[in-house]
Amino acid sequence: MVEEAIAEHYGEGEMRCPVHLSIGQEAAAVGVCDALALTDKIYSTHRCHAHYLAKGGDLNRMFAEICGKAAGCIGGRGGSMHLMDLEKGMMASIPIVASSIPIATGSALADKRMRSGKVTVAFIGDASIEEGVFHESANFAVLHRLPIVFVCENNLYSVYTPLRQRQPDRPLTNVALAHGMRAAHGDGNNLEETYRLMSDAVAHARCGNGPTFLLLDTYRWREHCGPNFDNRIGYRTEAEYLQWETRCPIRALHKKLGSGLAPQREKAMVEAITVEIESARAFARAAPLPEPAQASQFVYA
Ligand SMILES: Cc1ncc(C[n+]2csc(CCOP(=O)(O)OP(=O)(O)O)c2C)c(N)n1
Ligand SMILES: [Mg+2]
Repeated sequence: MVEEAIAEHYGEGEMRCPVHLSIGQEAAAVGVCDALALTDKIYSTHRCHAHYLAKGGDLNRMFAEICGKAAGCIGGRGGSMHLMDLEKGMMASIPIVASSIPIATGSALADKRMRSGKVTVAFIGDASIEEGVFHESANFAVLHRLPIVFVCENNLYSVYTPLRQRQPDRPLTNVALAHGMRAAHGDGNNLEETYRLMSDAVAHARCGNGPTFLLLDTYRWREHCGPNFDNRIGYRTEAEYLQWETRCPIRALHKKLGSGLAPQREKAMVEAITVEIESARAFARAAPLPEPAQASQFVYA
């Protein structure tokens, strides 16, 4: 619902940054983050909205950040692709593909040395596996038995290039196994399955047994970047999209809950969330822009 509001209002020109929506990928974010403690840490990518919200990130500060306002979660300096909320363990989001992986790995090393008992998650897309730094970090994490879970949301595309053209002959779990890393694979659109696989990986990491590569199958519904649907431009077919639409993670959960979710309760939840979103949008609109004089603050060089 948050991202549907972003898509609906994007054209109004107040959100002046690229947005990579996770609509269709909700269960992966929620199933993974629900298996974590508040003190555990996550690192995310350009597609970070769902991760931020699932880890408990503040909605007012999210909308303010996307609108470039001083009240944003990083002071309006980053926008949609840089959401973080340290109090909630949402450590950073970095849109340079795979660049959060060594940072997350270093964070897990620090936690191991300090015996903090914390687990770190590196959320990555399927394209991250194709960067050298993934392999260096995977090797390091295995050798040092680090408390980290590499959660790979495989949505079958890197922008417009399908996985079947990039990695035609091997399941992605083989790449982790080749590094001696424990690997698991599941339906990322199935909330319970995701939660179960993630809970196993977290227990494994917390007991000092080292990393897991968790591959979750999913699909982004809208264009790679932006608010629209783009099945017509040719890199994927409408039939493929429609097939994945039948695997909507929210509808699947809804069906599973059946009469367990009373219609009145659902209606009340939808209304409350709508109010929360509208109030966050109003907060962001009313918030001041950052002071230009502070533009060079926090800049290293
Ligand atoms: C190092 C680097 N190369 C290229 C890009 C441009 N780029 C942004 S997102 C993206 C694709 C990422 O695909 P994936 O990791 O599968 O994540 P998804 O967008 O599918 O969630 C690319 C190539 C980038 N941001 N960083
Ligand atoms: Mg992808």
